[in-house]
Amino acid sequence: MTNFHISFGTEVADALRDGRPVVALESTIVSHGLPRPDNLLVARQIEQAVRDAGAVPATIGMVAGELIVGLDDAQLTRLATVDGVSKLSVRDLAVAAAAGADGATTVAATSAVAAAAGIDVFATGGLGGVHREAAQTFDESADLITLARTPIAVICAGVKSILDVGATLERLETLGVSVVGYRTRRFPGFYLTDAGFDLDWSVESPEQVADVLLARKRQGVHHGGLVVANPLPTDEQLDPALHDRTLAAGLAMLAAEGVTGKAVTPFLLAHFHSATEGASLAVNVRIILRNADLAARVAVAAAARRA
Ligand code: PSU
Ligand code: MN
Repeated sequence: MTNFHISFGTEVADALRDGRPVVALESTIVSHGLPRPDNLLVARQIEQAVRDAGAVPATIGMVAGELIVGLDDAQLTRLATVDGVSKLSVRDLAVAAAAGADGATTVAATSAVAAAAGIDVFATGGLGGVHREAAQTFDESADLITLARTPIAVICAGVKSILDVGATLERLETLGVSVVGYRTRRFPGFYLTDAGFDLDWSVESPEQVADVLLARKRQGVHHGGLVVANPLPTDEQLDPALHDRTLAAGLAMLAAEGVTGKAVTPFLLAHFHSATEGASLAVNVRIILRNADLAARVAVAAAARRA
C-alpha cells in the first residue's frame, strides 16, 4: 500500500486510535461535481448524515499541498468556494503536494488515501468508469484500477449513466473488484435505479457488508475493493425520459465543444444540473446522503466486529 504523508483532523485521529467507526468522504463531488453554493451546504449535510448514523466523517482533500484526512470546516469551505482547486486522481497527489496546490480528491485518490489512513469504508455518489467511446478514446477512470489495488468498501449508487455501464462492470470483473447490490440484484445507474445489468450477489443489511469485510480479512485479501451498489428507490430517481433526453444533449455538446479527459465528468454533471433545472441536483444530493447513511451503518457494524 502507498505511504502518504497525511495530516489528520483531530476528531478523525481520535476515532481511528480508539477503533471507533470512521467513514471516508471525497471532495471532488464538492469542488467539481456540485454547483455552488449548494456544494458547501451539501458537503456539510453529508458529514452530518454520517454523524447521525453514529460514525465520524473524514472528508479527504488537499489544502496548500497538505493531504488532509478529516478536513475542518474552514478547509472544506476553501475547497468548496475558492477558484482553481485541482481535481486530483492518484497520479496527481505528489505533483500537487510539491506544488503546494489546493486539490479535491476523486474516488480513486480518496480510496487510496483512506486505505493508507486505516479507513475501510467510503461513501460517494457514483464511481467513475469506462466512458462511452472508450474504444476510441481509451477514457477509463482511474477509479477502476485503483479499486483493484485498494482494500476499501465503497458505498455508491453504481456508476453514472453518462458512462458505458456494461463495459464498466466488465472491467470491474477483470480487475477483481467485488460488486454486491444493496437489497437488489440489479446494478444502479446513479440517477437511475436500474442501469439494466444483473449482479451475482446482494446483501440485505449493513451487518452483512461488515461480514464481507471480515471474511476478506480472514482470507487475507489485502488488495481489491468492494463496491456496494445502493440504488435510489424508483420513486426518487430522475425521470428516465428526462434523463435520456438530457444525456443525449450532453453527449452531443461534449462532441461539439471538444471536451475530453478529466473535464468530461464535471462537464456532463454541470449540464445535467442546468438542463434539468435542479432536478438532477436534488437526485444527486439524495444519493449521496443515502450512501453516507449506509456507509456509517456499515462502519458501525464493522467496528463492532473488531471489538
Ligand atoms: N460521481 C458524482 N460526482 C462526481 C464524481 C463522481 O456523482 O463529481 C467524480 C468522482 O470524484 C469520480 C470522478 O472519482 O468524478 C471520476 O472522474 P473521471 O471520470 O475523470 O475519472
Ligand atoms: Mn477520464
